Amino acid sequence: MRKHEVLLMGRIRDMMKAETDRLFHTYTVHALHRSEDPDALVEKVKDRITAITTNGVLGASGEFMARFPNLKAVICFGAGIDNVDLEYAKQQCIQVSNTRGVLNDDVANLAVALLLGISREVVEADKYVRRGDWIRKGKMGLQKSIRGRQVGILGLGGIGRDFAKKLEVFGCQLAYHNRCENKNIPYRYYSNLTEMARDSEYLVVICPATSETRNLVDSEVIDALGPDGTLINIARGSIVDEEALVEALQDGRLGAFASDVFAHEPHVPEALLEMQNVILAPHIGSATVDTRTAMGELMLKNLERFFAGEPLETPVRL
Ligand code: 8YV
Repeated sequence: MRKHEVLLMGRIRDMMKAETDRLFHTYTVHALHRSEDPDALVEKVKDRITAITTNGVLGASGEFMARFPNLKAVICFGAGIDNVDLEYAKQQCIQVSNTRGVLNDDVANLAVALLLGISREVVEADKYVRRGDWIRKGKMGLQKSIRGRQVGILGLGGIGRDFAKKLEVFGCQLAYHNRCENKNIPYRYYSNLTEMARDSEYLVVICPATSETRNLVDSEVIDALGPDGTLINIARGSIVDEEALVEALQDGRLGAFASDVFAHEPHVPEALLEMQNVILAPHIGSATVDTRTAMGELMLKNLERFFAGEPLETPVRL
Protein backbone atom coordinates (compact mmCIF):
# COMPACT_ATOMS: atom_id res chain seq x y z
CA MET A 1 0.00 0.00 0.00
CA ARG A 2 1.24 3.49 -0.81
CA LYS A 3 2.24 5.50 2.19
CA HIS A 4 0.57 8.81 2.97
CA GLU A 5 2.75 11.85 2.41
CA VAL A 6 3.58 14.32 5.16
CA LEU A 7 5.53 17.55 5.06
CA LEU A 8 7.83 18.03 8.05
CA MET A 9 8.65 21.69 8.75
CA GLY A 10 12.09 20.99 10.19
CA ARG A 11 13.88 18.81 12.64
CA ILE A 12 11.75 18.41 15.75
CA ARG A 13 14.69 18.15 18.11
CA ASP A 14 12.64 17.36 21.17
CA MET A 15 10.94 14.33 19.68
CA MET A 16 12.35 11.01 20.87
CA LYS A 17 14.12 8.75 18.40
CA ALA A 18 11.55 5.92 18.55
CA GLU A 19 8.66 8.23 17.56
CA THR A 20 10.77 10.02 14.94
CA ASP A 21 11.65 6.63 13.42
CA ARG A 22 7.98 5.64 13.45
CA LEU A 23 7.03 8.86 11.68
CA PHE A 24 9.56 8.18 8.91
CA HIS A 25 8.67 4.51 8.75
CA THR A 26 4.89 4.99 8.54
CA TYR A 27 4.77 7.93 6.12
CA THR A 28 6.63 9.32 3.16
CA VAL A 29 8.07 12.29 4.97
CA HIS A 30 9.24 15.31 3.00
CA ALA A 31 11.54 16.93 5.52
CA LEU A 32 12.37 20.54 4.72
CA HIS A 33 15.53 20.48 6.83
CA ARG A 34 16.91 17.48 4.95
CA SER A 35 16.41 19.06 1.56
CA GLU A 36 19.13 21.04 -0.20
CA ASP A 37 16.48 23.17 -1.87
CA PRO A 38 13.40 23.41 0.41
CA ASP A 39 11.63 25.74 -2.04
CA ALA A 40 11.96 23.29 -4.90
CA LEU A 41 10.78 20.49 -2.59
CA VAL A 42 7.64 22.44 -1.70
CA GLU A 43 6.95 23.15 -5.39
CA LYS A 44 7.35 19.48 -6.20
CA VAL A 45 5.04 18.06 -3.52
CA LYS A 46 2.63 20.93 -2.82
CA ASP A 47 -0.42 19.42 -4.56
CA ARG A 48 -0.04 16.09 -2.78
CA ILE A 49 0.40 17.40 0.75
CA THR A 50 -2.66 17.25 3.00
CA ALA A 51 -0.82 17.24 6.35
CA ILE A 52 2.08 19.23 7.80
CA THR A 53 3.89 18.21 10.99
CA THR A 54 5.61 20.87 13.04
CA ASN A 55 6.25 22.11 16.56
CA GLY A 56 5.76 25.31 18.55
CA VAL A 57 9.02 26.86 17.43
CA LEU A 58 8.87 25.98 13.72
CA GLY A 59 5.12 26.64 13.57
CA ALA A 60 3.42 27.20 10.19
CA SER A 61 2.74 30.67 8.84
CA GLY A 62 -0.34 31.49 6.77
CA GLU A 63 1.91 32.35 3.86
CA PHE A 64 3.57 28.94 4.04
CA MET A 65 0.32 27.00 4.42
CA ALA A 66 -1.07 28.87 1.40
CA ARG A 67 1.48 27.10 -0.78
CA PHE A 68 -0.38 23.79 -0.30
CA PRO A 69 -3.76 23.93 -2.03
CA ASN A 70 -4.95 20.63 -0.54
CA LEU A 71 -3.70 21.16 3.00
CA LYS A 72 -6.19 19.88 5.59
CA ALA A 73 -4.21 19.43 8.82
CA VAL A 74 -1.33 20.89 10.81
CA ILE A 75 -0.22 18.36 13.39
CA CYS A 76 1.97 19.84 16.14
CA PHE A 77 4.42 18.34 18.59
CA GLY A 78 3.98 20.46 21.73
CA ALA A 79 1.14 22.23 23.49
CA GLY A 80 2.09 25.78 22.51
CA ILE A 81 1.08 26.59 18.95
CA ASP A 82 1.86 30.29 19.04
CA ASN A 83 3.72 30.15 15.71
CA VAL A 84 0.90 28.48 13.80
CA ASP A 85 -1.34 30.98 12.01
CA LEU A 86 -4.62 29.82 13.54
CA GLU A 87 -6.61 32.56 11.85
CA TYR A 88 -5.52 31.34 8.43
CA ALA A 89 -6.14 27.72 9.42
CA LYS A 90 -9.66 28.61 10.52
CA GLN A 91 -10.41 30.50 7.31
CA GLN A 92 -9.22 27.59 5.19
CA CYS A 93 -10.84 24.87 7.37
CA ILE A 94 -7.43 23.39 8.13
CA GLN A 95 -7.54 21.30 11.30
CA VAL A 96 -4.81 21.84 13.88
CA SER A 97 -3.80 19.52 16.71
CA ASN A 98 -1.31 19.86 19.55
CA THR A 99 -0.06 17.53 22.29
CA ARG A 100 -1.69 19.18 25.28
CA GLY A 101 -2.60 17.18 28.34
CA VAL A 102 0.21 14.63 28.37
CA LEU A 103 2.77 17.27 29.37
CA ASN A 104 0.75 18.96 32.11
CA ASP A 105 2.16 16.97 34.98
CA ASP A 106 5.83 17.52 34.19
CA VAL A 107 5.42 21.19 33.28
CA ALA A 108 3.47 21.77 36.52
CA ASN A 109 6.21 19.90 38.41
CA LEU A 110 8.84 22.22 36.98
CA ALA A 111 6.76 25.22 38.05
CA VAL A 112 6.69 23.77 41.60
CA ALA A 113 10.46 23.15 41.41
CA LEU A 114 11.08 26.77 40.36
CA LEU A 115 8.80 28.09 43.09
CA LEU A 116 10.49 26.05 45.81
CA GLY A 117 13.89 26.53 44.22
CA ILE A 118 13.67 30.31 44.21
CA SER A 119 12.05 30.66 47.64
CA ARG A 120 14.54 28.30 49.32
CA GLU A 121 17.43 29.59 47.18
CA VAL A 122 18.37 26.05 46.18
CA VAL A 123 20.65 27.05 43.29
CA GLU A 124 22.39 29.69 45.41
CA ALA A 125 22.76 27.19 48.27
CA ASP A 126 24.47 24.74 45.94
CA LYS A 127 26.89 27.45 44.79
CA TYR A 128 27.48 28.43 48.41
CA VAL A 129 28.74 24.96 49.24
CA ARG A 130 30.79 24.59 46.05
CA ARG A 131 32.49 27.98 46.50
CA GLY A 132 33.60 26.97 49.98
CA ASP A 133 31.50 29.76 51.54
CA TRP A 134 30.06 27.37 54.11
CA ILE A 135 33.57 26.88 55.51
CA ARG A 136 34.72 30.46 55.00
CA LYS A 137 31.59 32.37 56.03
CA GLY A 138 29.56 29.88 58.05
CA LYS A 139 25.82 29.31 57.64
CA MET A 140 23.97 30.81 54.70
CA GLY A 141 21.24 33.44 55.35
CA LEU A 142 17.62 32.51 55.95
CA GLN A 143 15.10 31.96 53.18
CA LYS A 144 11.34 32.27 52.84
CA SER A 145 8.68 29.69 53.52
CA ILE A 146 5.89 29.41 50.96
CA ARG A 147 3.29 28.30 53.51
CA GLY A 148 0.49 30.80 53.85
CA ARG A 149 1.79 33.00 51.01
CA GLN A 150 -0.48 33.95 48.13
CA VAL A 151 0.46 32.46 44.78
CA GLY A 152 -1.30 34.19 41.88
CA ILE A 153 -1.64 32.02 38.79
CA LEU A 154 -1.92 33.79 35.46
CA GLY A 155 -3.82 31.27 33.33
CA LEU A 156 -5.75 28.52 35.07
CA GLY A 157 -5.97 26.06 32.16
CA GLY A 158 -4.95 22.41 32.31
CA ILE A 159 -1.37 23.03 33.49
CA GLY A 160 -2.44 25.86 35.80
CA ARG A 161 -4.98 23.64 37.53
CA ASP A 162 -2.48 20.79 37.94
CA PHE A 163 0.02 23.25 39.39
CA ALA A 164 -2.56 24.68 41.80
CA LYS A 165 -3.55 21.18 42.98
CA LYS A 166 0.06 20.34 43.69
CA LEU A 167 0.50 23.59 45.64
CA GLU A 168 -2.48 22.86 47.90
CA VAL A 169 -0.31 20.47 49.92
CA PHE A 170 2.19 23.26 50.59
CA GLY A 171 -0.46 25.36 52.30
CA CYS A 172 -0.25 28.30 49.88
CA GLN A 173 -3.16 30.70 49.34
CA LEU A 174 -4.16 30.25 45.72
CA ALA A 175 -5.52 32.88 43.37
CA TYR A 176 -5.92 33.10 39.62
CA HIS A 177 -6.51 35.50 36.79
CA ASN A 178 -8.30 34.28 33.65
CA ARG A 179 -10.51 36.12 31.21
CA CYS A 180 -13.51 34.62 33.02
CA GLU A 181 -14.17 33.36 36.51
CA ASN A 182 -14.80 29.64 36.91
CA LYS A 183 -17.34 29.26 39.72
CA ASN A 184 -16.36 25.62 40.27
CA ILE A 185 -12.84 26.57 41.24
CA PRO A 186 -12.25 27.20 44.93
CA TYR A 187 -9.39 29.69 44.47
CA ARG A 188 -9.78 33.45 44.65
CA TYR A 189 -10.50 34.98 41.25
CA TYR A 190 -9.13 38.34 40.13
CA SER A 191 -10.50 39.96 37.01
CA ASN A 192 -7.60 42.41 37.21
CA LEU A 193 -4.05 41.05 36.86
CA THR A 194 -2.36 44.05 38.50
CA GLU A 195 -4.57 43.67 41.56
CA MET A 196 -3.72 39.99 41.81
CA ALA A 197 -0.01 40.82 41.50
CA ARG A 198 -0.35 43.43 44.27
CA ASP A 199 -1.92 40.89 46.65
CA SER A 200 0.41 38.00 45.73
CA GLU A 201 3.91 37.14 46.78
CA TYR A 202 4.40 34.85 43.79
CA LEU A 203 3.04 35.40 40.32
CA VAL A 204 3.22 32.31 38.11
CA VAL A 205 2.70 32.69 34.36
CA ILE A 206 1.00 29.61 32.83
CA CYS A 207 -1.19 31.07 30.06
CA PRO A 208 -0.87 30.52 26.30
CA ALA A 209 1.06 33.02 24.18
CA THR A 210 -1.36 34.92 21.95
CA SER A 211 -1.49 38.45 20.59
CA GLU A 212 -3.60 39.31 23.66
CA THR A 213 -1.10 37.98 26.19
CA ARG A 214 1.98 39.55 24.56
CA ASN A 215 3.80 41.61 27.26
CA LEU A 216 0.80 41.14 29.53
CA VAL A 217 3.18 41.08 32.47
CA ASP A 218 4.41 44.64 31.98
CA SER A 219 6.09 47.17 34.26
CA GLU A 220 2.79 47.96 35.99
CA VAL A 221 2.19 44.30 36.91
CA ILE A 222 5.85 43.84 37.90
CA ASP A 223 5.74 46.92 40.14
CA ALA A 224 2.53 45.67 41.71
CA LEU A 225 4.30 42.41 42.58
CA GLY A 226 7.03 44.53 44.12
CA PRO A 227 10.36 44.08 45.93
CA ASP A 228 9.05 41.20 48.05
CA GLY A 229 7.46 39.52 45.07
CA THR A 230 8.71 36.75 42.80
CA LEU A 231 7.81 36.20 39.17
CA ILE A 232 7.86 32.68 37.73
CA ASN A 233 7.36 31.97 34.03
CA ILE A 234 6.72 28.49 32.72
CA ALA A 235 4.68 29.49 29.64
CA ARG A 236 6.33 31.69 27.00
CA GLY A 237 8.86 34.51 27.14
CA SER A 238 6.67 36.79 25.03
CA ILE A 239 4.12 37.12 27.86
CA VAL A 240 6.60 39.03 30.04
CA ASP A 241 8.05 42.40 29.02
CA GLU A 242 11.66 41.25 29.35
CA GLU A 243 13.18 44.74 29.29
CA ALA A 244 10.88 45.95 32.04
CA LEU A 245 11.64 42.78 34.01
CA VAL A 246 15.42 43.26 33.83
CA GLU A 247 15.11 46.92 34.84
CA ALA A 248 12.88 46.06 37.79
CA LEU A 249 15.32 43.41 39.02
CA GLN A 250 18.26 45.79 38.58
CA ASP A 251 16.47 48.54 40.53
CA GLY A 252 15.33 46.16 43.27
CA ARG A 253 11.67 46.85 42.39
CA LEU A 254 11.11 43.09 41.91
CA GLY A 255 12.34 40.57 44.47
CA ALA A 256 13.19 37.51 42.39
CA PHE A 257 12.58 35.75 39.09
CA ALA A 258 12.61 32.09 38.03
CA SER A 259 11.94 31.11 34.44
CA ASP A 260 12.00 28.26 31.96
CA VAL A 261 11.20 30.47 28.96
CA PHE A 262 12.57 33.64 27.40
CA ALA A 263 11.64 36.12 24.71
CA HIS A 264 14.54 35.26 22.36
CA GLU A 265 15.48 31.67 23.15
CA PRO A 266 18.12 30.39 23.45
CA HIS A 267 19.34 33.90 24.26
CA VAL A 268 18.80 35.19 27.76
CA PRO A 269 19.41 38.85 28.73
CA GLU A 270 23.07 39.19 29.84
CA ALA A 271 22.07 41.06 32.98
CA LEU A 272 20.12 38.08 34.33
CA LEU A 273 23.16 35.79 34.18
CA GLU A 274 24.87 37.61 37.04
CA MET A 275 21.89 37.93 39.37
CA GLN A 276 21.67 35.79 42.51
CA ASN A 277 17.92 36.20 42.93
CA VAL A 278 17.24 34.54 39.58
CA ILE A 279 16.89 30.92 38.44
CA LEU A 280 17.19 30.24 34.71
CA ALA A 281 16.19 27.00 32.94
CA PRO A 282 16.58 26.24 29.20
CA HIS A 283 12.92 25.52 28.30
CA ILE A 284 12.80 22.07 29.87
CA GLY A 285 9.18 22.04 31.09
CA SER A 286 8.21 18.95 29.10
CA ALA A 287 11.73 17.55 28.86
CA THR A 288 11.43 14.17 30.55
CA VAL A 289 11.80 10.90 28.64
CA ASP A 290 8.29 9.94 29.73
CA THR A 291 6.56 13.13 28.64
CA ARG A 292 8.46 13.53 25.39
CA THR A 293 7.58 9.91 24.52
CA ALA A 294 3.92 10.56 25.31
CA MET A 295 3.98 13.76 23.21
CA GLY A 296 5.47 11.89 20.24
CA GLU A 297 2.88 9.15 20.54
CA LEU A 298 0.07 11.67 20.72
CA MET A 299 1.37 13.50 17.67
CA LEU A 300 1.49 10.21 15.74
CA LYS A 301 -2.00 9.35 16.95
CA ASN A 302 -3.31 12.65 15.59
CA LEU A 303 -1.68 11.96 12.22
CA GLU A 304 -3.07 8.45 12.15
CA ARG A 305 -6.58 9.64 12.91
CA PHE A 306 -6.36 12.37 10.31
CA PHE A 307 -5.41 9.94 7.55
CA ALA A 308 -8.07 7.49 8.72
CA GLY A 309 -10.65 10.26 8.29
CA GLU A 310 -11.42 10.20 12.01
CA PRO A 311 -11.69 13.20 14.37
CA LEU A 312 -8.30 14.29 15.68
CA GLU A 313 -7.36 13.07 19.16
CA THR A 314 -6.47 16.52 20.50
CA PRO A 315 -7.83 19.11 18.06
CA VAL A 316 -7.23 22.78 18.73
CA ARG A 317 -10.49 24.72 18.84
CA LEU A 318 -10.31 27.33 16.07
C1 8YV B 1 8.34 22.59 23.81
C2 8YV B 1 6.46 23.49 24.99
O1 8YV B 1 7.72 23.37 22.88
O2 8YV B 1 4.69 22.08 24.39
C3 8YV B 1 5.08 23.22 24.54
O3 8YV B 1 4.35 24.20 24.33
O4 8YV B 1 6.79 24.56 25.33
C4 8YV B 1 7.46 22.42 25.01
O5 8YV B 1 6.90 21.21 25.15
C5 8YV B 1 8.77 21.33 23.21
O6 8YV B 1 10.08 21.52 23.11
C6 8YV B 1 8.15 21.00 21.89
O7 8YV B 1 9.07 21.10 20.87
